Amino acid sequence: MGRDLVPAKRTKASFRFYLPLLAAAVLIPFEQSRAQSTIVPPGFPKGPFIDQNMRSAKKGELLVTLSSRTKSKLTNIFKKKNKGRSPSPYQLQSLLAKQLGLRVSDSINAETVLLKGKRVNSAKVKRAESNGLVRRAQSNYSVFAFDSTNDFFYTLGLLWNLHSSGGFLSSEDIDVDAPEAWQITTGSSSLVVAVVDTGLFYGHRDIADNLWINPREEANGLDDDGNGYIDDFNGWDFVNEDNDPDDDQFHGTHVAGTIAAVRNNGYGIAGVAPNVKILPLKVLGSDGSGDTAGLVRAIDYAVLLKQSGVNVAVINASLGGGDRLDALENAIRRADKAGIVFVAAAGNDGSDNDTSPVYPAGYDLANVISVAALTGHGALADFSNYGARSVHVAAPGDGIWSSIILNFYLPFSGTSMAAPHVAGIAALLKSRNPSMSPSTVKSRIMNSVKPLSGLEGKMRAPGIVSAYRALR
Ligand SMILES: [Ca+2]
Ligand SMILES: [Ca+2]
Ligand SMILES: [Ca+2]
Ligand SMILES: [Ca+2]
Repeated sequence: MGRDLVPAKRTKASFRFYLPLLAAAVLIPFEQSRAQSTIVPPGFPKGPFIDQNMRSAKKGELLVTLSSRTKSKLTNIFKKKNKGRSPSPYQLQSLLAKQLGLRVSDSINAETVLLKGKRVNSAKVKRAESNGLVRRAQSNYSVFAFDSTNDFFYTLGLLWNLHSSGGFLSSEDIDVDAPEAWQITTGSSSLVVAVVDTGLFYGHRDIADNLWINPREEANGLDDDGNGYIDDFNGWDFVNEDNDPDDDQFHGTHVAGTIAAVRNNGYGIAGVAPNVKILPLKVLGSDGSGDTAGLVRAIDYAVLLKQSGVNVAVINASLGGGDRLDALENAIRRADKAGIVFVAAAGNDGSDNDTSPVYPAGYDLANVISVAALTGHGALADFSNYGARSVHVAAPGDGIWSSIILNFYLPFSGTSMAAPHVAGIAALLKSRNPSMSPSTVKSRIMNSVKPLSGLEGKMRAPGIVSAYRALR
């Protein structure tokens, strides 16, 4: 059992040989089967367009607030020309525009006016301020704030896990600070996150563009890239032994969506790392269960891919089951050596992992990050496992909207839903710094949580993970 498999020499025959030895445990996804809302039909409207570029000052536009001195000065000028009649705020603003050689584009209110003109520039802004003509003159910025995405559920405010301004679903800032992080990076399109799960419904319009495609495999019935798998274009199905890791459940597609759903396409949701690629490795079947043998092989598949030059940076394992197993521990250790972060769900028994360990989350390895689930109000979810020593961080995991089969979306709850947030953050970190070691990624994520006092004593870093703080 403790014997290492050698990925480079592995063949299917050898898998079958080891299979009975490894199949010691049944894996189950850590997802709560709670009451769920109705399926949202496809074809819902696109969200409103919001300018993406928060830093762009609109050319030729100036937002001006009049000083009281200017007001009285301009009022006097107006009165002289108009038989002592007092000007309206708009007439004052027009007069000001004339003085500046600009025209009124919009009267915002009595104090503030939007002026337009080809000659508006920053020098002009400064001059108008310094000569006291106006109290405040600023460029008119495209409004963006942190509402940086038009993904429909985001615009509805349902994706509190990404950004929460507070309300019924969630408290303010109980989120992973995704829009702030996206100012820094949305992830590298060459970076791959392996999702060991029920597979992936890769036709989903919020997923399709971020499906990993094997560049070294052709549809010819041959193993072109020599990894032991024939025609593995998009990953592998370790349950049915074929090259179609399709999701015949919902779980894997939901997890993948939280990691890397396409952002700003007007549809559905956005992943935490919406520009990285998903590699589906199916280890759980349609009943949502699988075995550790398949999981070991899937991890080895990802490691081999990494060694062959594909940038597999993270493995997300929203599953668990069975006892400590040398073969699995060694596979995850090989992933660490290959520079791959291994994110695992802490489990949904509401129990203490320190006393009743859960695997693979429980392997005490440098690259393993064990993730607990939080409610929208920053409490540990009642189902979530914890562990002062063996659980590392917490992430949103209660009522998380993400993609499922077809083009549908559903809110799921579970540590399965929490882990992919951390996988996404790890992917963003590795996008920015490809050589960052898994242990550094782990400590960056742990050291940058937003503290939550209710989590004290429940995990190593008692707080909610923040993509932005980790990147900063
Ligand atoms: Ca926030
Ligand atoms: Ca192959
Ligand atoms: Ca082939
Ligand atoms: Ca989307």
